[in-house]
Amino acid sequence: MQDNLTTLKVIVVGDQNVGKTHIITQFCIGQIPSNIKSTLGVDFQTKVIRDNLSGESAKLLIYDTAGEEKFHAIAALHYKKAKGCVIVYDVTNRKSFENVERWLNDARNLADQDCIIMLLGNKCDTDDKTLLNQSGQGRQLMNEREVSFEEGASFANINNLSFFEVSAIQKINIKESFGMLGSQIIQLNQSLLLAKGIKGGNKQESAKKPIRLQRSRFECCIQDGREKIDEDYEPKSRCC
Ligand SMILES: Nc1nc2c(ncn2[C@@H]2O[C@H](COP(=O)(O)OP(=O)(O)O)[C@@H](O)[C@H]2O)c(=O)[nH]1
Ligand SMILES: [Mg+2]
Repeated sequence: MQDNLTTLKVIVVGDQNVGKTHIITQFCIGQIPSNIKSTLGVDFQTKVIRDNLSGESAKLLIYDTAGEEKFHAIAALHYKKAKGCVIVYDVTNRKSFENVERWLNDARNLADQDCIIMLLGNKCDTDDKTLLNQSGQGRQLMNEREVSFEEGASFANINNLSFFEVSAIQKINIKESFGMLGSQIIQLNQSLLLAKGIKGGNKQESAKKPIRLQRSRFECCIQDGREKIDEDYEPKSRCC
């Protein structure tokens, strides 16, 4: 099904134990990883997303790390051809937030210039889903929070990154964040193809157009031909 889809590589980096594997697995298959997967690590998982604005679908190949992040020595090859880079820290671990700067430097130095970088603060667990998109007050973490929402947002703002607090375990903002990143990548990819004259249109005209990213709603997901229905997910970002 949909074999001719564009594939877009997204890498997920950040300190060990911030929840990268949990986030990827939650987004791609709608559940947290089994023990075996979590321990061994996997190369990548896939997810088809659709950008509602352009109507384009694409397959995201989301690359995990297999423990090498422990030594902060992710090979440059990992970043090669990545269209998106997700930097994750743990809101209950200040050190992991302090290290975001190093991960960002790596991404900026090693990834292609058109790679879109997003920052996620994971483990923002709560027992009140009505408070999720508010400023962070009233959240109840399983561990004590060491990084405030404002600190994460301010770092992201200064460095011009999209930012979400998420909880992989409680499925908070996982689809929203990756959906938005996916839409941004699809739109940028289209603009670049147009600029190169590959995707129809007048080459000279399109080459003059500035590349402009737009936020949009997105739809997901067809995971390797399996259709999933997520009942607790609200319909503005419909899951197919
Ligand atoms: N409380 C909480 N724990 C989480 C969450 N996501 C992951 N974890 C825990 O964090 C630990 C590390 O997760 P893992 O995905 O292996 O992290 P990685 O090393 O970055 O890939 C595991 O014990 C998970 O159960 C979350 O959203 N909330
Ligand atoms: Mg892992």
